[in-house]
Amino acid sequence: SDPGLVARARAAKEALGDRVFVLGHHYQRDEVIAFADVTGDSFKLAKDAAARPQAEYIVFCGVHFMAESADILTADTQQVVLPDLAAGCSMADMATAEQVAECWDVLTEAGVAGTTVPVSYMNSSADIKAFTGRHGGTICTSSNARRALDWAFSQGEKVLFLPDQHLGRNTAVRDLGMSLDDCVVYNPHKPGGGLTPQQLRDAKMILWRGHCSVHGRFSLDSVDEVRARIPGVNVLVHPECKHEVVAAADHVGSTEHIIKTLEAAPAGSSWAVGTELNLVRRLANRFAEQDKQIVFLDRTVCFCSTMNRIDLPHLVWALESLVDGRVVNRIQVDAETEKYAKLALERMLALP
Ligand code: CIZ
Ligand code: SF4
Repeated sequence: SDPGLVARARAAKEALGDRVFVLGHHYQRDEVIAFADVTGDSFKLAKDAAARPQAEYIVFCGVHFMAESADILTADTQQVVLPDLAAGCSMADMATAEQVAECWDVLTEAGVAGTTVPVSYMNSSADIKAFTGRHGGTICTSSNARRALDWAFSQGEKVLFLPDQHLGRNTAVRDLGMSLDDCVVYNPHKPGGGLTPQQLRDAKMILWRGHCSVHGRFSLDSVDEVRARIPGVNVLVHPECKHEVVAAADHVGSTEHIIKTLEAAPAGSSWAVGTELNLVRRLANRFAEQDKQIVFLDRTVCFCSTMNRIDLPHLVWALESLVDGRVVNRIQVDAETEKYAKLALERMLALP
């Protein structure tokens, strides 16, 4: 990257000292990760920020819902900055507050709302987290989705899982032993979600029709192709991938789990990894010298385009503005939304 920008980023960070804490999500570009004080998945980063109350400014290098979660979990005195406001998440955008309220009306009319517990993936807007908190539900991450579902089924008969249908289905089938027939998909673009009241009454898992535009693109063909190309390869994928891809893989887990699995892998082993490309490339470089071969599962899949919006120029602009005393692109969740979103997040923290 541009040496002038690297020097400016370094100077701005030095000028701010402990007043700024830069968080870098695993899917961020190398040029951004170079300036991160800590890296992690969205939940780890929010907790790391909360553990640094002396940091007045949290510069979140990730996407919008992550910056919202950091604002919810940090002290009110800490201001969260997203270096580019266009860094959204297509999955989070697939469930709006209006659509989810309408869905709850549909469940109410079918007579099942009273026995349904919402479980929302971390990858959702603060509004959806607040809906979840208001209706007795919990948040989950890809690391604790199983525990979240076990808890939810101890509270009610059905789960409304938002917004990633794949994580919901994979967890229900792989971890809870449900059948695919126990799951129905609620389509917010169709009247009644495209489901009959009877289908809603029969289902155990009501999956929101959302998906990740990166992980959802890996296919069964890509698994077959890499197995043919690299004999003995271990296929390791994220649970946001389609069920058929997860079923064909050797290992499935969150980004943190993927990193730990590769750290523990023996020298000489080969891995095809189905998650975001920035992370896979970084891991491939990191482990190359230990003689671990790491390839991207599907050469036709690209970076997460919204993650990639955060680049060095945007980071430099955000940091230099803070040096000048201007807080740009602040992400601030309103008090009412924060209260209920926090309730849902606290239920997750209290999961057995
Ligand atoms: O797919 C994503 O965006 C993930 C895994 C986010 C997260 O929770 O860190
Ligand atoms: Fe959203 Fe998928 Fe990008 Fe994650 S990788 S920010 S879920 S679009």
